Amino acid sequence: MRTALLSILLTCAATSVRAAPVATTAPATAPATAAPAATAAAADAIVNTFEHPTPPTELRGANLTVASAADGDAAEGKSYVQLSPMTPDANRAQLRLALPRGASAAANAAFTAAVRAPGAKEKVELRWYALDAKNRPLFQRRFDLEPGERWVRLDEPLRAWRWDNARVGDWDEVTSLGLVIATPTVRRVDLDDVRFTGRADEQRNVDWLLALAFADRPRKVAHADGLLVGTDATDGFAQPDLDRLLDGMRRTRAWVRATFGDAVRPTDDHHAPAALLIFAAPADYPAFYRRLGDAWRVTIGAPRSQGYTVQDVATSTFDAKLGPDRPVYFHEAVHTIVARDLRLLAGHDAHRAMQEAIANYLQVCRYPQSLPRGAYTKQFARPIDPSGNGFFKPLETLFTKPVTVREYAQLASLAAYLVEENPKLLRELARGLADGETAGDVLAHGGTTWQQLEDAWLAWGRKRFAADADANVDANAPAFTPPAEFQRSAASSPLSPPYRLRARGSTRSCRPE
Ligand SMILES: [Ca+2]
Repeated sequence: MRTALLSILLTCAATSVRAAPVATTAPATAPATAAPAATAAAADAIVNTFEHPTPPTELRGANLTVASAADGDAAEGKSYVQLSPMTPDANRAQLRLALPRGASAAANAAFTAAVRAPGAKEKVELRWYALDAKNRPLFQRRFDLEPGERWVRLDEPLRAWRWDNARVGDWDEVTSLGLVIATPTVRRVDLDDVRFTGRADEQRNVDWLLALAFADRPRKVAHADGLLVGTDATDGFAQPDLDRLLDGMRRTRAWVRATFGDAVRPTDDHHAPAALLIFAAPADYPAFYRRLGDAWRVTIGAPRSQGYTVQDVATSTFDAKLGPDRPVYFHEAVHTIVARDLRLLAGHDAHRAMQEAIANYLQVCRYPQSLPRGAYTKQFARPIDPSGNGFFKPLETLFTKPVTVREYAQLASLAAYLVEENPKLLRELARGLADGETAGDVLAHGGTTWQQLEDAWLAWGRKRFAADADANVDANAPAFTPPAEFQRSAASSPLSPPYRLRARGSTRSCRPE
């Protein structure tokens, strides 16, 4: 469905740019500053009230006709538009509605529109997409419209719009909206008064997320600088424990921004923090994702590991035996920073290798016992089995097959190699993957082959670790030299005993969190 939307809307845009040179001189949709109630409207970003003709570059249907109506029955003003699907098929009738030039949703809290489905017999499912300048969906929101002649006012908080499955964007990059009629055989949908309303408020979004996570149970929270740590395990965490977790997120962000150059494209118009939530009761952990899925109107798979990150919301549970300073908390929080700053999704297969490379590398830097050095000494001494059955896999397969925990140690070492020896390629990979390229594309652009990268990484690893045996280096010594942001850090408490990246000889006993 998403692909269909992309192709159709993209086609529309390309056509309209060529076919409608009058766009720049045609009367534009009323800008926010021209709205009558200046004070109230100052915070609104008006997309379209349909009171004036909209140039076809800014209002374009695919498989539906758009007719302006002024029959005395508008939801706002005198006019609205009637959308009539030209096909009975679901998801084919689509509308693309541009934001007026210079308008932005970034400062607003919610999306509103007046809609109705006259003559419909059943509810009509509408899917709204927030599209960037290249017509790529960044956010989406599903809405069920009851049939009837009366206008219904949609009022959808932007925090409840879910991200695209394969791309991370920001609200200030949204330049148009897509409306897809997802129900088959709909005769007509009417639309009026589309706008973004209310002032964005991070604290309100924090309160919403914490209430969704912990209901009215007592909770402890650390919230600063667009970062949030919250837990209802109030006996397990002292405030300094939460502050330390927040500090780990802050250090991660500082390192990401210092390391990734032009691949750093912070999404700072979400008005919601990157969040780490830690549940006291194991049952509340999957239950939270059911509630979050309800709020987003999607189904979210239940977490199957000790840590889980969806978009920029990381979660885990508290275990009194393991205490408040666990690698899994840090690891999952890294995923949220990488999602928001590098635009890589922990849940998207094409992004996972880079997400896990970064998260596991930083985890080993901050919690060296997660992966003792001796594991690398042993594995780098071995040749790589081209069939992929060895501990280290051919590098290409790490980026072309679904990543499992068995690859975490190798990915961490690849990140370490790139950080130390080829930061340019590290940045290019992060940016290219975020923009939808494959890792193979990125290597090809730079004139590198997988074999060359693998050879260089192997040579680095052998030089780095092979001499350990001769030099009597402790097999439990740290594998990597931590970046400056993680030296002298607060990660001084002992490691939780069951925690190991899969690494040492008896790998079956190693359970990553
Ligand atoms: Ca109107």
